[in-house]
Amino acid sequence: MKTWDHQHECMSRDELEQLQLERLQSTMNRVHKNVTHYQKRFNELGVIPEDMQSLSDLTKLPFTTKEDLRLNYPYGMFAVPLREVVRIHSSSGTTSKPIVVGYTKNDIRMWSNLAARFMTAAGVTHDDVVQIAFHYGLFTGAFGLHYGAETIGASVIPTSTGNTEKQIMIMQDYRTTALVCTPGYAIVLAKHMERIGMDPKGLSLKVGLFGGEPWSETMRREIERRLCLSATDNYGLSEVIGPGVAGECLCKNGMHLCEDAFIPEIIDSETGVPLPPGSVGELVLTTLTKEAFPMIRYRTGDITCLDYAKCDCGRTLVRMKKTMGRSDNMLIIRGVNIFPSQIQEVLFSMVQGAPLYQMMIARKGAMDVLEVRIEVTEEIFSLEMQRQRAFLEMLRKRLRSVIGIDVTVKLVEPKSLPRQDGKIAQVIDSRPI
Ligand code: DLL
Repeated sequence: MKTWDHQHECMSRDELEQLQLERLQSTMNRVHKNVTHYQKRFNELGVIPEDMQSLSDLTKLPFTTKEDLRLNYPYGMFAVPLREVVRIHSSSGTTSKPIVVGYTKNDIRMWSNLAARFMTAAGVTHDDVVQIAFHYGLFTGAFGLHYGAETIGASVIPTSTGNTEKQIMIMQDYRTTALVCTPGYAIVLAKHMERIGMDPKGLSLKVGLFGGEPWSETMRREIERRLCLSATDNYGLSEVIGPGVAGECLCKNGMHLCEDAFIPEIIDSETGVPLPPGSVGELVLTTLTKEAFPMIRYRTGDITCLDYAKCDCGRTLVRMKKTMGRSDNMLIIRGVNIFPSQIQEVLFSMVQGAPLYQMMIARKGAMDVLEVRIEVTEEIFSLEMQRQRAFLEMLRKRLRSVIGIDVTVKLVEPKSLPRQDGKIAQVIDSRPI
């Protein structure tokens, strides 16, 4: 096994917890001294930094939410003066102002090392040629992996997003060995290669690092088969640092979460109560090393679970399972909790070529109804009428057995689902509240 930071990736639990406690105490001091929001919240609850005597004292602290960040827009949550900040990123806000995050020089160094860590775990070395097809801008994805790859000593090609033909030309001519993008874009690239009759076996691709959005195991298999590379998942969020919070090793059985830099908790998203190890719930993260933008018990909204079992790779850091949805987009249909990812998993396993789809939820009388609209793919289109009907019926039954409620499945014309900025909203919920 090749590690980037053997000491921190392979610590014993005792050593790790001691380090976490020391770092938590210093983070508490920092935010108590420098961030009015935290000062106020700690005062309201009557906690002082000295109360952090053991890791279990963390639960005495208040959660931080997206709403808190919005209320403190733009710089209210910064724990250092702007002159110490060397970089600002922000995450796209769909409904209101974006969230603004800052990094000191040390933060950038630490972030680069965290990215280098999961990239090394995924198989990237200084011999690689890494093509970064994430958008360079306020989004943390591109810069996070860019700095990670440079820290490893790999050669970085910052292609950014778009222009699929040019991406493929560069991939071929510059002999890209590692591809960085969203899993969705990996499929777009694969489809385009197929369309132009290019065999990916002729490329030099070896490793794919995909993240920034949820994807399934079926999608992994699809990408690996179509692009002839080893595909790994990595997770992060702007509020906490960007990519580099967690990433898969070559065992591909959960993402090692960098516990020396972040303390993870799993809580019941309804009650806020911390759940025992192994439970499924909302991931909450506390940063331990960040200077400019420390976060105390940040509610990520991501539903997952943590696996403390030993990993075959030898790393001792806990593994975070693929996210199962967000606490805020978990759908409750006829009383049943449904994650859009469950539906995606079925569609991707039964319809070849990553179909484009939308879930429509409406209320008819007192009854919630769910319809899944799928843009017809070439594969479905080429079936005769009767087989097409039988296929839809099979899909409907499979969805029913996975999510536990009846679903209507409907085929629609290619490109007919409404798009915004090129994206199709996964869920349209028109039920009255
Ligand atoms: O997406 C950071 C990132 C970029 C991570 C590139 C990995 C690679 P945000 O734009 O702030 O930051 O979005 C964060 O995206 O709370 C999750 O809901 C989702 N997300 C990110 N990575 C994954 C993943 C970046 N691997 C939000 N699987 C997070 C599932 C993911 N969801």
